[in-house]
Amino acid sequence: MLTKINHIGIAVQSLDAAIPFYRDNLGMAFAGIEEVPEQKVRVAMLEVGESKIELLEPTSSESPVAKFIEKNGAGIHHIAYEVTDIEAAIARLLSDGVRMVDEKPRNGAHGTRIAFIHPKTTLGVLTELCQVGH
Ligand code: CMX
Repeated sequence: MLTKINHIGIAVQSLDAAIPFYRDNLGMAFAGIEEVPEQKVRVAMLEVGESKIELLEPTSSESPVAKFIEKNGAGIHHIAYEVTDIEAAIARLLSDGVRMVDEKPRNGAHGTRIAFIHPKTTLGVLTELCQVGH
């Protein structure tokens, strides 16, 4: 069902403050910033080899990322796994009794469709399914 890790999401208070560390100190390739209004976040993608880090800045105090930072501070927020057929993956998890945050895909950054599995089902790790393209 899963093909690879697509990215690791890291919650930050400010993209402007966080990007220089990843881009300049760690030397990762900066792949741009995008706002995802549906998730109330601005995201910056940084690449290292085949792997990606997604920095997440909340755009509203109602954002799930704002709530996460308020409770935990900045840090690792989620792991996103790539799937080729997100509807089929959601259907399979639901039929196995897995608790989904999203029972239908939402729009993610960079033209992806995403769905979250609830962290209560995944031993405390917020887990994202991510389909590249439509
Ligand atoms: N990782 C692990 N646990 C998390 C978590 C995270 N990122 N976010 C919340 N939780 C836990 C909380 O600690 C809390 O646990 P306790 O009950 O033990 O205290 C529980 O989940 C409920 O958290 P909450 O703060 O009360 O928040 P909500 O129930 O309102 O929402 C969740 C939790 C997971 C449903 C919500 O954060 C969500 O919908 N997340 C998915 C969407 C998202 O995060 N979008 C931003 C990224 C978008 C992108 O990548 O493009």
